[in-house]
Order: sequence, then structure tokens, then C-alpha cells
Amino acid sequence: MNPGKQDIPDVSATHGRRVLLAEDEVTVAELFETVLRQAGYKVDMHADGAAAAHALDGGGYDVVLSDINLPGLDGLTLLEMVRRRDLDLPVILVTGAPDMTTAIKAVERGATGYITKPVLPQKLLEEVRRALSLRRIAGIRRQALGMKGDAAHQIGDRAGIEVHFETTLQSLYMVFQPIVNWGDRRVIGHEAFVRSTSPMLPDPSSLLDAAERLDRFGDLGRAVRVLCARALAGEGPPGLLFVNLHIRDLMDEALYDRQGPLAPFAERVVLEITERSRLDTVPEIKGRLQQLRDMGFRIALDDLGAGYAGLTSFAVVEPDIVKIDRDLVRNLDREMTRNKLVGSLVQVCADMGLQVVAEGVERPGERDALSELGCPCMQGYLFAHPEPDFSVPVLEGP
Ligand code: G
Ligand code: MN
Repeated sequence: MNPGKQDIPDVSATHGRRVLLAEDEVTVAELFETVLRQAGYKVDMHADGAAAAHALDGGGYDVVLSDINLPGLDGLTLLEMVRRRDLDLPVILVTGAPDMTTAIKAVERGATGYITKPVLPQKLLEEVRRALSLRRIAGIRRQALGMKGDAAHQIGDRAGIEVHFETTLQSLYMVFQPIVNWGDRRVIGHEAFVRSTSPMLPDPSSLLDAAERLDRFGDLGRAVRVLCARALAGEGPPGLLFVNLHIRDLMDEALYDRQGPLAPFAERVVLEITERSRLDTVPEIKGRLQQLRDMGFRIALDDLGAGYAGLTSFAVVEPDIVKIDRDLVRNLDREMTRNKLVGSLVQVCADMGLQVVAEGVERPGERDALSELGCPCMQGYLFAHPEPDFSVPVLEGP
């Protein structure tokens, strides 16, 4: 018989890999150990959570397999300890009494797998193999990012990223891109984007990624709001300031503080919420947005046409302003389908009494097509790149 390729396990990927096993039930522990050893793994067994945590200090493990209910220190705490130091070491949690809350906690805290007893040997081996694959993917991803010169992602240990993140927080600055009304050749405001001088987290996406991995979104959002407020208090932009919010920012209570840095400027601030993220994951989002409106902020729905689509984002956000994503705007003067699509969008928004801004305008052809469709407000490299000061481009043209 000639077995299919997928039936042959990739032994090289698993052989000699080190598993830290934390399990206090002797029969289960012995079964796991036997199964894993027979499959070629090296197993370090501990019946006590604190002892397992201590063993972690020695390092060199490829997978952690831990019972949730352990004497000494429970599996969830062990998981937290692992995550505090290593973002790539897979942790599989095992439980005899499955319940939703712990399963959710396990996943939130970064468990790679969650299995319930009794665990069949086959299932155990599958989970461990899967965890090892995830570890390899994490390593490859890091290498790939390294090729792009993104140093932050080459670091697997949390402490390293944390240091870079702290330094980066100190080195943040804002750039501002004008938003124009081409109809009356006027600048109506600017959109603020965060940048950093830190070579460790050079672009906004790696900064966001680090914030996400460290669960430090709050700090990043607050830093951005302080910088924007500083800009508004200084020379100030000639009109509105559009400030991007991540949906995580919506969960930061500091955003709703009436003494917060942006609060004194609320009437001039438009908070942008992107349609790219799952807005329905924010609890009580409607009430939260209402609170912001009550403080005087206006709300824009960002990246329209690029997101999860459907009508939910509209219904949930009830935006004052809508920003059309640059992917829709690109070449709308050359492609009829795009042109029609943007035209309908502009029409519907007008019917609803919403102001529309088109993003990513790079050529005069796109600008003129938007004007013809009744969308005079736009933004893009054609007018100006984002700059550290509030640039006001000369708006001349037919
Ligand atoms: O997806 P989002 O709207 O957040 O993208 C914002 C980024 O788009 C900013 O970093 C800004 O520099 C960039 N950007 C601004 N105007 C243009 C443009 O006309 N073309 C392109 N390709 N990017 C732009
Ligand atoms: Mn935006």
C-alpha cells in the first residue's frame, strides 16, 4: 500500500523537540509522557505549577503542555508567565472540566490550543504538532519581517519589544495631510497620522502591531491624542483636525474623560473610525459614540469600501462624515465600474445628508471625475503628502 503523502508525519519537525509537561494527575501525566516519548519528543514532567514555572527559567522548550487545575500555580497563570517573556512559545492547556469562561480566557491570554480530558493519544500528538507548526510560522514570519528591516518583529521575547515600544512612545510625532474642498479651492482641515523616529518600529503598522502584542493600545492612543492636542493648541490647523481612532481606543475610558487632552478642541476634531475593523466587537459601541458626540466631537467612517462591508458599520456608527477608501478612488476616471460605484456612494451619502471625503487622490483625472460626481472634498498626494506642519497647498486648476 502506498499511503498518501499527508499520512507520513514530518518527523524532522518534531523529533527531539522539548515539551514542558505540567500535570498533577499521575495516570494522565504518565500517559502523556509515554505517548510523547514514543513519538520522539523529550519530555520534562512536573506535577506542580510552580515547579513547572521554575523549569521555564532554564529555557529551551518548544512546547508547553499544561493542565489548568494544578497545585502551586494554575495553568492560566503559567500561560501568563510564558507570554510575559516569550510571544512565540506555544502553550496548550488541558482541562478536565471544560467551561466557556476559561476557554475564552485561555485564548485571550495566548494559548495555542485548548483540549479537554480524556485526551486520546492521537489528539494529543495532533495538538502538539500543530503547536510546533505555529511556532515555526512565527519564526518564519519574524525572518520575513527582518528582511523588510523591521527589527521589532525579530524579537520573540516580550521584554525586548517592551523596551523598543517604550523608546518609540517617546519618539512619536504627528504628520498632517490637508483635506481640500476642490469646489471652492479651500482647505477644510487636515488628517493626522502618527509617525516615529525610532528605527526599531519604523512604520505605523509595526507600531500598531507591537502595541497589540503588548496590549498597550491605550498608551499609544493616549500619546497620539496628546500630540494632536498640542498641535491644535499651537499654530493650529486652519480648519478641522481628523484623528484616527483604533477600535481598541474606543474601549479606553480615558477617551471619554471630559478633562482629556482633546476635549477642549472637540468642536474642531473629527474622530475617524475605520470600517476595516469589526465594529460589532466593541461592547455598547453606539452608547460610546454618543458620549463622544455629546462631548462635541464629530465622527467619520473611514476607509469606506475597504472594510467588512454590509450596512452594519453605517448603522452602528451613524457617521457625520464618510471617507471613501483610496482603493475605490484609484483610476475612477478610467474605469467605468469604479466611477459608477463611487457615484452611487456619493449620491446615497448626499441623500442621507452626510459629507463625503474621497481619499488617495493622486491624479488630476481622479480629482476632476470626483468633482463631476458631486464629491468636491478630497485628500491625497495630488494636493500634498502628510507633513509635520500644517501645509496649505496652492489650489489652482481648471
Ligand atoms: O488606510 P489609511 O487611510 O489609514 O491610509 C493612510 C495612509 O495613506 C497614510 O499613511 C498616508 O500617508 C497615505 N496616503 C495619503 N494620501 C495618499 C495617496 O494619495 N495615495 C496613497 N497611495 N497613499 C496615501
Ligand atoms: Mn483615516
